[in-house]
Amino acid sequence: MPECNPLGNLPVGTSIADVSPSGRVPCLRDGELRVWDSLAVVEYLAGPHFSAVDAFYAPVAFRVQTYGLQMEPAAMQYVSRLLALASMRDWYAAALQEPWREEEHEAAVRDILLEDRRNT
Ligand SMILES: N[C@@H](CCC(=O)N[C@@H](CS)C(=O)NCC(=O)O)C(=O)O
Repeated sequence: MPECNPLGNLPVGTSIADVSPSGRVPCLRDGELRVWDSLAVVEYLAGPHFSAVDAFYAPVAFRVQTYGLQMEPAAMQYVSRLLALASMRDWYAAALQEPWREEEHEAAVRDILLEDRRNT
């Protein structure tokens, strides 16, 4: 399972260059492997049932779900297909377990958030 490590969680004194061969982010680490360009990361994560394009639209599908957006039928079918994928459901469940918080953002949404589905 690839590891997600926001820069704020790195030990004090760690630079991006210590974790990413390019010295930039994103950098995906899967065991000893480092994939350090966003397009390469997407291609690495893509598979027969989940294309690189799907990877780019995956966060959009979650926003359509979260905000109850309506689009034309073909677009809604695509969103439904993405949201029904086991990998997407797993990702959503993992996001609800996410303990990381960015206090500035938390403060900005505190009064407008209708429902907080997070478990932690
Ligand atoms: N072509 C790279 C560009 C990566 C890139 O420029 N990342 C920026 C953040 S968006 C970065 O790491 N900047 C830190 C720096 O240059 O020190 C990709 O698409 O992954």
